Amino acid sequence: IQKKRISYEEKKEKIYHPIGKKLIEIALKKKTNLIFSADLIYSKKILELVNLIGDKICGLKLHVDIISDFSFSFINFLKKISLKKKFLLFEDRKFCDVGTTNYLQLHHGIHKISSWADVITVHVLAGSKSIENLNIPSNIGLITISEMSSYGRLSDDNYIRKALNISLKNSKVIGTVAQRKVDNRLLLFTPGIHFSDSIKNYKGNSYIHPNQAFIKKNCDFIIVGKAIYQSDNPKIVAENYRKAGWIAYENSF
Ligand code: 5IU
Repeated sequence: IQKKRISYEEKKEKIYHPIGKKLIEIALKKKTNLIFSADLIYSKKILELVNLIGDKICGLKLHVDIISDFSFSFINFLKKISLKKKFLLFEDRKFCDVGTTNYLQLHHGIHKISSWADVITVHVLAGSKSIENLNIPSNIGLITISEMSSYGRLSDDNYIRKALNISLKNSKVIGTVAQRKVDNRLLLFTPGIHFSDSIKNYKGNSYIHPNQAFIKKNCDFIIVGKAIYQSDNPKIVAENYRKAGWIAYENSF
């Protein structure tokens, strides 16, 4: 396994999936590796924030099932903004069932995730086959969850090694969430990001500074939620995370 830090340009050559390539292109063009996690329950609030900080992010991560007033007009607005401001839509659904159920949850129900998401998250707890026959269009990439950021997570080294292997062997997978360096053929996404030391452990989630994510773990993309949406000035704070993430990337070689 090759774990030496490589640049976004080099990584783009190693990632064959078009969505993985696209995400890297956006990052390079907008000089941002920041993905905003909009864990908010009203669509208006999400749209307001996205209008405010869309220029600073390469991805918007949603939990679509927490949005109380979910509608396809919301999705259409979001899609339009994402095309205009150039960022990808991530649905953090964390599919975790057997393949046939994952399939139904991906394509059906009220959210019809496969009709709008660019990237979706999946667990591989149910084994490699559970993410193999989902009939995912070529314009959707998968992110596997190999190792979460939470305290007391149950994944041990053996589980993580197997999850990473499944990720490498599945051509729909663009990357993974893990708290360690991973193979350079995968993009590494890091949630649990905060500037403040005093929030290291918050309600069972653990947080690190962007510097640690890039320099110690060779992360490619940081995912930031409450640090931005709970702040008094999301625009300035988002810019601070964008800048910190970008500088941390540049300093990680
Ligand atoms: N998230 C984590 N840790 C993980 C995974 C996902 O925090 O290991 I996989 C999600 C949860 C939340 C977002 O939607 O990332 C982080 O938001 P905050 O920055 O507000 O903690």
